Amino acid sequence: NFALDQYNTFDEIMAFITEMQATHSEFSEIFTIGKSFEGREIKGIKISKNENNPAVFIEANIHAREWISSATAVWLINEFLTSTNETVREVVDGITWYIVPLLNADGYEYAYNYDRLWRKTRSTHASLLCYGADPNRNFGYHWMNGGASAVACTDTFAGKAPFSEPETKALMDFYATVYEKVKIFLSFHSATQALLYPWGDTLSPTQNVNDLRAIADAAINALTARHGTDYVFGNTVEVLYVASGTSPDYVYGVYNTSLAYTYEMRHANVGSRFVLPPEQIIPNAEEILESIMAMIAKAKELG
Ligand code: 0X9
Ligand code: ZN
Ligand code: ZN
Repeated sequence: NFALDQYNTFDEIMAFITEMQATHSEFSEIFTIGKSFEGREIKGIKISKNENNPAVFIEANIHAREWISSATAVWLINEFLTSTNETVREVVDGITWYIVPLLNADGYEYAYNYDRLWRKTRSTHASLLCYGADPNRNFGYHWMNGGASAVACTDTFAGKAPFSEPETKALMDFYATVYEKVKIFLSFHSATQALLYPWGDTLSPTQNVNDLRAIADAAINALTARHGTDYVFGNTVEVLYVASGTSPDYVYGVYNTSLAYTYEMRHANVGSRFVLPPEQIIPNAEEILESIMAMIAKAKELG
């Protein structure tokens, strides 16, 4: 049974967004981007009061074990559909939202039922011995350009080819149909409490690095103001490590979606950093919402 303050199964999450959409159908629709390797239908929701609005695209839980990312995406969907808060209503009136709350359906179910720290997809087309590829190394821009592995049994295996994984392919096929409207692309991960911007494979700055920094600064100030959570921000290589073939680099590099960020959400303080206690789902989601609203405000101000 579904609850916003718990970690739900893939089916429960898909059923929840379908049901929520049905009760708010005047400004939302469910879309299906395609099927996972094991055949699960990956759905998303579009929330839009005006087709001329600029859009924000959110992709969550591409890494199987990062459950807080989908829990937060689902909480945001519920908030956007139901909130009476003035500031939230403004971003719903003025922004078209595309939210894919749980991209790595198979990996998530595998983590949920068998191996809590599973990261990759669950495909079997690359190796007889080892399952899956790292979907966030599988996007077709500067693929295998560092911080990714050609060895199928490693956790950062980039896949046998760009977009070998049906999940990343489906996401970007859908993105190709909406990118013209998208001003901000957000990839939800955990767990280093960081807001990262491109590139993932080089320290050399993008042409809009000053905007990326100013917007990240505003976004993190608002995040920390909510519950005091410490975050850092910066270029992915500078803050974290080299990672190529990621989704933010793809949308930036191929579609010129120049405000492309990775949110690395809260980590647990005991045990694995990915196993965030459910008590923190709502506070995490609240600070992320504040952060995104500040991000939008700053992006608008900078034009
Ligand atoms: O390694 C990753 O894919 C991400 N970190 S995680 O611990 N969640 O696995 C970081 C990817 C950041 N990439 C870009 N923003 N380009
Ligand atoms: Zn590159
Ligand atoms: Zn991740």
